[in-house]
Amino acid sequence: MAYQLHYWPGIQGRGEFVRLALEAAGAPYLDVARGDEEQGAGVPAMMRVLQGNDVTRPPFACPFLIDGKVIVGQTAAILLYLGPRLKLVPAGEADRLWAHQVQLTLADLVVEAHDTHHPVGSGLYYEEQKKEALRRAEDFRRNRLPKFLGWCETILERNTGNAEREVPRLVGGRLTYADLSLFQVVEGLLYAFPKATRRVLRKTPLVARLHAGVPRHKRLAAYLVSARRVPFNEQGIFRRYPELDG
Ligand SMILES: N[C@@H](CCC(=O)N[C@@H](CS)C(=O)NCC(=O)O)C(=O)O
Repeated sequence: MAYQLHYWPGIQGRGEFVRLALEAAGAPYLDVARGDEEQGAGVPAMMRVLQGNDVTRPPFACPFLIDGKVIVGQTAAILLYLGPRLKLVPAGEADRLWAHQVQLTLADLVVEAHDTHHPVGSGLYYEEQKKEALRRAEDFRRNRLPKFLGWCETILERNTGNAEREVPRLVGGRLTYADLSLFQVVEGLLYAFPKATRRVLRKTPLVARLHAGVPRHKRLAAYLVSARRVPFNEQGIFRRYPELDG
């Protein structure tokens, strides 16, 4: 049976981390909220799970995944669940926990990238918090972005075998969902903060190599040029407001 992915249509957002894993594995899935309302899909189908009185364990927010009777919310938990099923994580517990830890750290980075344009409140418009956004983005560019990508560089350096690999890996020697997520984060950062991110990537060559190498994966390459890959835009997490790039 196909997995059901539920996420806002029209943006990549956090749903994209799950989508990349499903696409890389060639797994059958329905992108429910992008489906046809007349066929019982679309956003109303997603809202029925989030707000329905009959769901015992409703997720707090999307993205969430439905696999038969199992409903999993929280991006990192979804990937923890899917990783072994899609063969996108090694078999051992220590490696699985490490991949999960990397994913949670990338999730922290995603929150901080989002908060550069919404530092006061996500319910307010960007235009209502531009002054605070400028300050927050400056700190993000100067301190947080180099720290997060610097940590990714360190763990890539310390993963045995990466020196000989054309495309370095975060966990073990094969592609994992953590690699896909780091690729996606760097894509988003390059969209939102092209100048600042390029500066950091010059000092984090393994991160840059991973980012350049991941889309050579055949199924991913096909996905990235397909209509299923929604372009970045100014409704998503990574937004291009040139003033925030310094
Ligand atoms: N920690 C959660 C965050 C989920 C989240 O913030 N989802 C957003 C869309 S990307 C949402 O719809 N939030 C609604 C809300 O927070 O009220 C995850 O990583 O999945």
